[in-house]
Amino acid sequence: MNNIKMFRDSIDEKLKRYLPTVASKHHEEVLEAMKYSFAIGGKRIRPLLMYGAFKMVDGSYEEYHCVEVFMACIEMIHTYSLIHDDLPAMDNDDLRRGKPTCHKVYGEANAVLAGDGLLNYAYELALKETINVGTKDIDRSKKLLEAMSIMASHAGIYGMIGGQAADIKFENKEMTTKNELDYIHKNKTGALIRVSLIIGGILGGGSVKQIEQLKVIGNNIGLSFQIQDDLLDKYSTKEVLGKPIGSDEKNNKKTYVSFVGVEQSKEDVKRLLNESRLQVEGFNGDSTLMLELIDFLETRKY
Ligand code: GRG
Repeated sequence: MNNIKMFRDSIDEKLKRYLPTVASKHHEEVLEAMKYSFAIGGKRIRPLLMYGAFKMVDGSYEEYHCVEVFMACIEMIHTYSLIHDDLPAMDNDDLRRGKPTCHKVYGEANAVLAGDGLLNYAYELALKETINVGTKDIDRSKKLLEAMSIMASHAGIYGMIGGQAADIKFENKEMTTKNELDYIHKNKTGALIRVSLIIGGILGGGSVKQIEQLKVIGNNIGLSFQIQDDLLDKYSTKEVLGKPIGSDEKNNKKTYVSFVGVEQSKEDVKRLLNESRLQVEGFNGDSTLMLELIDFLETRKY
């Protein structure tokens, strides 16, 4: 567990260095809002999962810089999604990561722009890295393009945005089947988690079979993460979570827990993470970080 904290602290420092710097006093406030939401904390789970997958496929030292860039990109995309999710037009939340939400500090218009700014800057960074590698290393350039394309599809309408759209749709319409809920989870929460593992595998030079396996592990971890989120929303505390609990009930949301019950939900988290452990152990690279991450995820308290 200490290892995870150590890794997170060192990654945190590195990721912050990728944030854009001020080039004009006219955009200063939006840039500050971007930095505020990015730097106020967060578990950095997605970059850590990406790095864990990179190590599992035996990614080399030479390839490390590329994966670090994408670790920053995925955290920027994740942070943008949280800023927009907290807006009055969506969940209208006042607290995130234990601090006032972006729009509470900088106003709604700046929060919209800060989210847009982070999303765009993520692709700017990834593209710059690809152009930098260019024709010097065609194989690596191809991997970077593939990673970028797959990051875009998972963050977009066929991924996180699609899931968020469905989530909003069911706020005004009774959800009747668990299939509808599964679609939301697989996309809204699952897509960025799954793609973090896939990108780590691609940039580390994993085989097609290994990437397929990482996708399965990503799906399992993503679903377990969402089930836990539902449990935490019901049973954790505002102090531990850094945001108010009970929002699902307040918003009349059907959750995994309301479909299958508390005990079954807890068992499913255990089963999904145990399955993930077995799959991770089948890799020939260094699986230590991924296994520690799975342990860490399992011990999130509710
Ligand atoms: C607005 C396009 C758009 C998408 C929003 C991610 C998301 C989609 C909404 C967040 C709502 C939510 C609470 C989802 C459940 C799972 C989740 C993504 C929790 C937050 O992620 P953590 O726990 O957060 O990794 P930290 O702060 O640790 O980074």
